[in-house]
Amino acid sequence: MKSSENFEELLKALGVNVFLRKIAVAAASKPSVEITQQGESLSIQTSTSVRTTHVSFTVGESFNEATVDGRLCTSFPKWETDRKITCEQTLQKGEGPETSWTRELTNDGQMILVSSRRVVCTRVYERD
Ligand code: R12
Repeated sequence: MKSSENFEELLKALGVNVFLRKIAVAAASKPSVEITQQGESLSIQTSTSVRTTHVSFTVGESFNEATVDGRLCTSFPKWETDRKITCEQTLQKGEGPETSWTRELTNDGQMILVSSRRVVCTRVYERD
């Protein structure tokens, strides 16, 4: 990861307490992300020292995942352009701020992850 903006602000907007926020921000500053794609199917594994998540999905089909604060949600990924996927998330239980993410490959080989609703968190990745 090359840069990250507003990650702590996003967690705060989701109601994560200051103790967990500090741990999450420290861990999420050195993530390792492995993405594989076969046609419309993607697999994304995001590893940190305190949490590792793995999602597999097909663009255009809903799948289960967790929001960044760990609540189960149903996600619907779609192509916004041929280099950008937008994914709306709907909580499976309870109420909370709406969340979504986009992942975009730029022409110079970076990947931009944006997590948002009220707060927009932008994280830029480069290939290892
Ligand atoms: C917990 C809460 C949180 C976390 C834990 C317990 C930590 C979350 C982390 C998220 C990292 C996200 C990344 C995203 C990306 C690395 C470390 C462990 C927030 O109860 O760049 O794709 C609330």
